[in-house]
Amino acid sequence: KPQIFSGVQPTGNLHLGNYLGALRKFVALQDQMDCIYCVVDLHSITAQLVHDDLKSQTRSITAAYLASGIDPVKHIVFNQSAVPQHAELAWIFNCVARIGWMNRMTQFKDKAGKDRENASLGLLAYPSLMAADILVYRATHVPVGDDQKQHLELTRDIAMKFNLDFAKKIKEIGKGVDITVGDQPVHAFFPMVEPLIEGPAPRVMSLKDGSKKMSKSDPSDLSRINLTDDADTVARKIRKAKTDPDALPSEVDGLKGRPEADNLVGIFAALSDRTKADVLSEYGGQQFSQFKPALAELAVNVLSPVNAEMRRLIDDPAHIDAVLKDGSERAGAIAEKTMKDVHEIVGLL
Ligand code: AQP
Repeated sequence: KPQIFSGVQPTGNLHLGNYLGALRKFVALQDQMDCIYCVVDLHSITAQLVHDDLKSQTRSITAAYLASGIDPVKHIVFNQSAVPQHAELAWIFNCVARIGWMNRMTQFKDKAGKDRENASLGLLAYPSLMAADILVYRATHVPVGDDQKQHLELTRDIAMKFNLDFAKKIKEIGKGVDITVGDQPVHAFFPMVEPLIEGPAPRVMSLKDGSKKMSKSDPSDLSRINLTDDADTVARKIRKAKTDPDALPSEVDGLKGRPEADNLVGIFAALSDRTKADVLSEYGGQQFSQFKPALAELAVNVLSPVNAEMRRLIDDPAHIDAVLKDGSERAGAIAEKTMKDVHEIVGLL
């Protein structure tokens, strides 16, 4: 059975991009696979070390997981720092990965900005920790938004180099499987992870600029729909979303060169589990003045129950802490087994 791993950082309010790119996919995968969903608190200190209240942010992301419909009994929900094997495997991966690989990451370039010499070492090594998060469970599939594609390619590079560097030892201890990567046969301890990115809204864009991704750190609150926004705010933000003056096209091809229209149609499709073509077969030819109220109604219908349940859960931190404790014990048991093998493979006494 394929094993799923994914995570969300406890940095600020979750938005519709996180919901469609991550949470909604997490929920959909629960029936088919074993899932491990993590609140990646160690990642959140790479860009900004000091947070006002990291503990309550961690609880709030956990509440969003549960409110979206993730089942923490059938699956595993926990916070990264509670399972120290993530950081331990990340150290080993720091020694596998090359500095040049990290320097090429677009997220590092974006977040470090011009003053790269002054960025934290943790920000540079972020993808190494992300690879460890996934591979410490030897997970095979990772549901993420499109922005994480490059990091997942790097995870594959790290797994491949580890498998090749330690091929002899992996064979010796009998813990690998024979796979083929491209044309190359590899005796792999770590699997080659597959990203699960597809869907009508793999990259939800800002409501104010169709060329920028919807993001927690955008200074304009009107650029995103937060999961904590009430119904009136959601409707107002959709009403004020940037659009062009033309009517909606009847075919998906007609969305080319119209990033704002494409974004809103993609959001509609993802929220209603339809394709963009299907949405356009209903709304093609209509003006945004007709489409936006329909989108607002849909968004409120989908997000309001999540919002209400999140609020209820946030008022019960003891319950959230118990979920995280149980999840970290179960995750820790799996991670410990992997690290026992990794110690053997690397030759740590
Ligand atoms: N706009 C988006 N569209 C689709 N998916 C998205 N994700 C984020 N933004 C979009 C997906 O959400 C998951 C969790 O993201 P994260 O918390 O690890 O951090 P992030 O990607 O850095 O989120 P932000 O909002 O963009 O934060 P800032 O502003 O700090 O950069 C991931 O699966 C991500 O792909």
